[in-house]
Amino acid sequence: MIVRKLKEILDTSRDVKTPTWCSRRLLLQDDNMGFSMHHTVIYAGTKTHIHYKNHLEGVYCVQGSGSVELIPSGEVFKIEPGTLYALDKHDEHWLHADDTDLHLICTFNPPLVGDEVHDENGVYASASEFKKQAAEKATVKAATHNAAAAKT
Ligand code: 9YT
Repeated sequence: MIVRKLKEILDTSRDVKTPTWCSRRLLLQDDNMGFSMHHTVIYAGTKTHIHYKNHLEGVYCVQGSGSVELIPSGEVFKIEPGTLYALDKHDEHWLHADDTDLHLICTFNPPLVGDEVHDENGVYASASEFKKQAAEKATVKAATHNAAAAKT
């Protein structure tokens, strides 16, 4: 059994921060649940472009209020505590937070792997692509480190 407390993951690699939201990743792929689960806070007064082409997401609002605006139809759904929305068709949208922070419990299928953030199109990379990108970043970091060490 896994027991994990929010306070244990704050300011760790499971606490992913962007200009418009932070996502506390309570369950990730390596927890082997088949889905990931996050406590996400969308900052007051912001809007975020989202298009999960590689994932399905279920979102349950527990605090604050906001709206989902579908692209391209412009259809708007009000989000408040007790509202669930599920992006069962990989629906592209804007997520708006009203004038207080919006607290959401989010589940992803397939699960997120780590510290994914949206690309320029609002997409999270697939798990295999994300792992490939992480390996490439690690190689560049090691090469930079080795080059710096060689100079000293
Ligand atoms: C609702 C939503 O998708 N917000 C963006 C962050 C995402 N939920 C996450 O990574 O936790």
